[in-house]
Amino acid sequence: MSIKDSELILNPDGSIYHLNLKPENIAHDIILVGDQDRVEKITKHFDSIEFSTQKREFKTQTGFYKGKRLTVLSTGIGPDNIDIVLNELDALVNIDLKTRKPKETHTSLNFVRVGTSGSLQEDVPVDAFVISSHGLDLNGMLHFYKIETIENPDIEKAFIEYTNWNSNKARPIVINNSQKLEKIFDSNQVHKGLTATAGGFYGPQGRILRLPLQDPSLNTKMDTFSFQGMRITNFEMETSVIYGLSKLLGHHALSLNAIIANRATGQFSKDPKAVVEKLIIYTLNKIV
Ligand code: R1P
Repeated sequence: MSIKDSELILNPDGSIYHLNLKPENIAHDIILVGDQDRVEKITKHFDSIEFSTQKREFKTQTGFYKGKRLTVLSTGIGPDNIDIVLNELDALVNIDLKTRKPKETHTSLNFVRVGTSGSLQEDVPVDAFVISSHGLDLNGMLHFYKIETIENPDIEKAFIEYTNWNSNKARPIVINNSQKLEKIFDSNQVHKGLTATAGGFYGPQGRILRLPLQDPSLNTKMDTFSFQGMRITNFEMETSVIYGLSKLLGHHALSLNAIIANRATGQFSKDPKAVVEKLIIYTLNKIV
């Protein structure tokens, strides 16, 4: 059965609906960033750029870095955008857009997020890098999919009990990274831990401006949570859903974040641009 026009939406030129991309426009190694201005901060290091496009917050450039074909794509902010980006990138390689049928041979992509994030631990300081061993999903988007195969029930149960998680909120899910990619990007220059992914920047990450929170002590409980030596290092808005959808769709994913704020000490990086540039160089050196 072919997928209906209303479900797999293509633009008049045959490109996929939100990303404006055709299969030939993307490499198999894809760097995901949040901010669309970060795309060129990465591709300025490329030897050549063969393709560029942008629709809304989704800016894409594909080119070569030291002979390796790479795509850099901005996701904008938040888990809802990741649903669009990962499903559409997967469709470009695993669905025949002409027949509208899944291909018989599966293609696996490599996704590396180069993001920014706030640390939850005093000893993971501003200007540090974090590799996410797991995504701790606090936003709920993944619950719309069948996720039994990608969950970590032991850590999830421990976290729910430790934080006395309110059941009006989506049940937290813990998803592993790609060990294949972790081996490539790991080093003694990076911290490692669980990355909590929220569906908002203020209340969902425990920030109070004028609105009271359902659980004002949640961040403190997250700081002190540990499971078999693992702890929650940082908070941002994309990692758990990149990990979750990648696993469900059969791709590899790893999230690297530059720490620009420390929520435990209240500090903010004096030069966030510099630490992001350092993480970009680190990532490009490892990817080739
Ligand atoms: C919030 O300011 C945004 O910054 C972080 C969060 O995850 C969220 O997307 O990441 P990026 O800098 O990669 O967008």
